[in-house]
Amino acid sequence: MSDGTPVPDCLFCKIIAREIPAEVVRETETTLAFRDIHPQAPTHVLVVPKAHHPNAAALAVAAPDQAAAILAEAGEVAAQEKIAESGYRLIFNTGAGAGQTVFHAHVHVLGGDGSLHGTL
Ligand code: DGP
Repeated sequence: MSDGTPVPDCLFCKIIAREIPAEVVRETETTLAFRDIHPQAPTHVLVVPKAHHPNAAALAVAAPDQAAAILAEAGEVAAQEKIAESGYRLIFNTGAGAGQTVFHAHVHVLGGDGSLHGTL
């Protein structure tokens, strides 16, 4: 089980430590929300736990309170970005085969575009 310890070569641990700049939109004691560098929608924000866990499923096992916290923060981001009413998508890429490229748990908050309706 992951223990939440920061990982020196983890990109998101470096953003959390402010070693790499990011456009932060919200911060709590345990979470950070910042804009994705390659936005896939008019609003595209990543919400991460400050503790390092490799993906959202591992986070939920090791620290369920923080898994709940990133979901609650995703909702706060949606409200702050004014996409809550029109609707938004939450995406957890889990594993390289599903497109996960940064192995620090995160949820994508995507919205602001009616064309976001998908097949799922
Ligand atoms: P995923 O593919 O689910 O692992 O998403 C990782 C996201 O991280 C991807 O959409 C692009 C984003 N990203 C990669 N490098 C950086 C960076 O240096 N800064 C920011 N803000 N986002 C990044």
